[in-house]
Amino acid sequence: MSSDMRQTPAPLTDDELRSLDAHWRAANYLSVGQIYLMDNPLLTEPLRPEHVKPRLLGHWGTSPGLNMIHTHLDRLIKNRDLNTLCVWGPGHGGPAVLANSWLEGSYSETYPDVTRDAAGMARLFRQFSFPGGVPSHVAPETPGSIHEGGELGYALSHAYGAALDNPDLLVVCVIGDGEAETGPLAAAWHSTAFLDPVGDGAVLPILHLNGYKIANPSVLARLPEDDLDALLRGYGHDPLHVTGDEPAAVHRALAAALDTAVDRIDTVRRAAREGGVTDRPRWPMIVLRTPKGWTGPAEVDGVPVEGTWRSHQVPLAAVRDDPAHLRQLEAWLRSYRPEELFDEHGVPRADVLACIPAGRRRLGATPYANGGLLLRELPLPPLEKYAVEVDRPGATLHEPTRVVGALLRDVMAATADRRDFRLVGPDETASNRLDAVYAASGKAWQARLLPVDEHLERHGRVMEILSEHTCQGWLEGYLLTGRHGLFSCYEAFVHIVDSMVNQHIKWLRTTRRLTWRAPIASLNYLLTSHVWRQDHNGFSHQDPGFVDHVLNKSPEAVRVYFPPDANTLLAVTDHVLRSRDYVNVIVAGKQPCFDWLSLEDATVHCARGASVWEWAGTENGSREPDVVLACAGDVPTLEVLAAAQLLRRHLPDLSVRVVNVVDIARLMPSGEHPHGMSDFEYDGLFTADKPVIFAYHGYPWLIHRLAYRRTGHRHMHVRGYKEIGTTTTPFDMVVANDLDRYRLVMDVIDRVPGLAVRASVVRQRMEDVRLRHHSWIREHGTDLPEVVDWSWEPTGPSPR
Ligand SMILES: Cc1ncc(C[n+]2csc(CCOP(=O)(O)OP(=O)(O)O)c2C)c(N)n1
Ligand SMILES: [Mg+2]
Repeated sequence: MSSDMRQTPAPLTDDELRSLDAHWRAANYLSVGQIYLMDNPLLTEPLRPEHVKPRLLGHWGTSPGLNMIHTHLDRLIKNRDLNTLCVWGPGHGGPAVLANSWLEGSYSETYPDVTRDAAGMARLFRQFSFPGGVPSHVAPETPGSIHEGGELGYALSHAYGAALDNPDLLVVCVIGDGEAETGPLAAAWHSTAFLDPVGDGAVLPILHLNGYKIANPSVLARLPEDDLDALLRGYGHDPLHVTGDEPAAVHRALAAALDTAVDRIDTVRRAAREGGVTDRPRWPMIVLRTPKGWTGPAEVDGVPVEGTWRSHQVPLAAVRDDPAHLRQLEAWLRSYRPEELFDEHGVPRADVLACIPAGRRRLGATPYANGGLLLRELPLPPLEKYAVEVDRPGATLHEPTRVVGALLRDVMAATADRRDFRLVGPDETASNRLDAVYAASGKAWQARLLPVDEHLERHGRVMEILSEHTCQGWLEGYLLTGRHGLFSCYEAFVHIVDSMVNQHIKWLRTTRRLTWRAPIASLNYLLTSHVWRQDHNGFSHQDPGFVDHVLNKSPEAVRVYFPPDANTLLAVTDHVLRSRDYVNVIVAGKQPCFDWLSLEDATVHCARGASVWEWAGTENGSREPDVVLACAGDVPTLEVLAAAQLLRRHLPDLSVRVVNVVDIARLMPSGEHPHGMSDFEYDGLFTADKPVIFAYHGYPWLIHRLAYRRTGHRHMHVRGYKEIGTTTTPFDMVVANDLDRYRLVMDVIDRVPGLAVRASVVRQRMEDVRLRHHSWIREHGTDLPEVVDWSWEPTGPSPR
């Protein structure tokens, strides 16, 4: 047993110790009960095989440690009346968190049929990992949770996200020693360089060194304690070490360590808030070393289990068939002395409940874990102020992200006092041309400042760390606790969080079905520096596949937008910032881009999601179009408009329709996605039998995938990114991928019946320009003059 304490908090009294231990034993009993029992919950009769579940599922190994921590958090919160949220990294320890929620009563308040008595205990046990029951992890269904812990790695970034701008909140974060080996968790330690002791809450990490993962020792548990201590100090912590396997001693040491930690947090806060100290604080944390599977079977079938990796899941696996295992399980359950913990009706005794705080202070009842309850409407200014003037399409150029940057700046400014909006990104806010926001808020930074630094600020709400995982985790934690935000990222590198966004979408899908969970603000991505304009970086930075990934996920929670110009980006951004319970992905360029639509037209177009741009086509209304040129994305839109102009010039009799798609899910059948079009609508827009040449921002297969069931699908020809990338001119990128205007014209000639012969000279000319392009760029290092100087020649009715 070792513990490092500068101030010595009052030791536990014997009564407190007894009652804390009773609570811990009760939670352990309830955890084992959930894993094994479907009947005889209080062991009022000898345990028989039919009392045991036929399929034994769940994770015991981590549970006694989590129960120990929960018990002591209860004491701490109650004694000090703390506002606390706990993130349980080893979320596979669902039985422990459920047991504690049931003990504190928050479970029965959320699920009234699971009462805090014998009948409710029987339900609690039976439903766990049982068909029609509850998941084995700390899932969205679990009261008090913002973190599933199923996919390990995100606990600490979630905890920091929750703490940001919640100055009175203590976020405790339990980290498994296995989870601590993951990249995302390792990066999240750096959050101490960003957490503001004045405007933010505190995070108290508890690194739970139970020594093992599923089948291996953990790296950190086998480090000499001095090395581990030095590592954690390097991350900005002042670790308190609690080590032991004798319950009473651990109770005493953990209670003291938690008291000390909170005292030190108070000291840090007072220094910063009252004393004006701006030095980066050293935050306390706890390293808790207790055995994995503590208090479980010491040995099973002659091999050690308690204190080893073998306790990770279900230590006694053959209870229904092997009488020895059954006896061992009964002895294990009775070792907690349930008759001392629960009365004859199964109600926990007063001693067991003595440590539990009241009302919303309980970990399972904190509103911070049901963030929608705390959510306020974001004060979004009217868009007119930011809109670019568009008298006619294509007459001016703007950088769309720079235009939206001004909007974000004013959202930042409007939330300066309420502090419920953050912008996160991996070092790219300025590169993505959103730097206008710095006028309203600098970048959060607590580490050393040098004269060369710009826009760094102790209380900043722009968050920049070169860890997409940490950005994502911070934002998720922030949103799940009832705030708003936006993640701006290079399009190619957002793939780094593919797996994290999966988990968040799963979370949203599940919470949408839980009536007690209030909707939260959507997770919004602004993906820019996209595939077509990687002028500095080339192939490594070219990947438009994130949208393919998210469109595999629950359609009810996923939205993807391709605004083609500045005003549509404004309209889409406004829309997503107002939305709830979605993951919204916006893909938009930062390079100068033609302004096609006025704000009014952009707003209408975005509401439609996809529409005919009458002013761009040559339909005269008296006959059906001969071909549809469709586009999604800013660069494809430019190429389609340039192709439409070429067709107008070279094939004036051709009836061309131009369709722009902003909301890509509009292509899906209405039965598959809430934004999907009916077949009537789709056939009207794209025709059932005319060639559709679709120029798409990303991988062409996505469009086929979304539209494959449409009547006219076999007439659809999609151009997009074919994984051909390099550092070259912007136009060469589209030529290399066959998305350029000349190729699109050739596609039209190839597919519209009768044109192949009639327009073979035009086709030849198009091919000639492509060849000329090839040699021109190699000689001049820049695009052809007719491409660089291209402009839209107005025709027909202007929009509106
Ligand atoms: C990213 C990820 N990889 C692998 C797993 C599979 N897995 C589940 S639990 C576990 C071991 C976790 O060990 P630790 O974090 O030490 O938790 P504890 O010992 O408290 O159970 C692993 C590898 C996972 N859940 N997530
Ligand atoms: Mg472990």
